[in-house]
Amino acid sequence: MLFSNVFLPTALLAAQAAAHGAVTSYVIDGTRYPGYTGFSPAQSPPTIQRQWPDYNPTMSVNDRKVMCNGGTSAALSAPVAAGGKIRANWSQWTHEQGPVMVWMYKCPGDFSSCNGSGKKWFKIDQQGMTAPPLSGRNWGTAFVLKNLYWESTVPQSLEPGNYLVRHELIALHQANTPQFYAECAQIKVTGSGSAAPSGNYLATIPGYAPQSDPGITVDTYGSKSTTYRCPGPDVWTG
Ligand SMILES: *[C@@H]1O[C@H](CO)[C@@H](O)[C@H](O)[C@H]1NC(C)=O
Ligand SMILES: *[C@@H]1O[C@H](CO)[C@@H](O)[C@H](O)[C@H]1NC(C)=O
Ligand SMILES: [Cu+2]
Repeated sequence: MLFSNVFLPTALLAAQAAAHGAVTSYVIDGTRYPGYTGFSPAQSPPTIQRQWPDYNPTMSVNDRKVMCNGGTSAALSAPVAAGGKIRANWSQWTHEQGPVMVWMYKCPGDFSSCNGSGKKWFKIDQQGMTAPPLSGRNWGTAFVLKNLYWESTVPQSLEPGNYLVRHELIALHQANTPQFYAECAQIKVTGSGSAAPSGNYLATIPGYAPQSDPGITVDTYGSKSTTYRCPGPDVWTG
């Protein structure tokens, strides 16, 4: 839920923070990696996850915070073989209308200088609505609410290198008021792949779609639509 912050007592603000969520750990090629579990700067040990300041949603696809929930750096990275699995884990999640989208970005060099700029982001996985109605529970985020994880496969043919992986949930429970929740981790893809996405598979973040895109600005209770298309490019499978 998003409320206006004006007039709300502190206890309610705390409840509001508790009602959202963020990726708090990962399982990558079978190894568990902690993420941030408190708000940064937290007393967390070094992680593979780019630190994020709070559970609050980003309200615009054009806000730079939408990239990695404001996170810009992390001390560690995790190896993953092309074709391997990445599981993101949320310690809490409360919304069940909206898509899950998993993106990657190839860093031009070191993680420390990798800022996510340019039209280089691509999707490796997504799930929007699998069956109507829009107001129902047949959504990627409903799976996350129930299971508190999302697992994706790194495309088998993807060329090795330093990548960011970005897990994005869009909460669509408020009419025409989308909420974006995205966190990033640093992964080192290994293997002998030589493929890279190009053209229509690539997007910039922020701004991977217009805010007015029907996959972003939608009234999931009022709309009579029986279909939903995830915003942004198609998934690249290699
Ligand atoms: C996610 O992480 C939390 C906190 O570390 C843990 O309690 C929970 O079991 C994990 N859930 C999954 C689905 O791995
Ligand atoms: C991001 O990194 C690229 C390449 O390292 C650099 O050219 C660019 O100026 C940086 N952009 C920002 C906004 O920091
Ligand atoms: Cu929320």
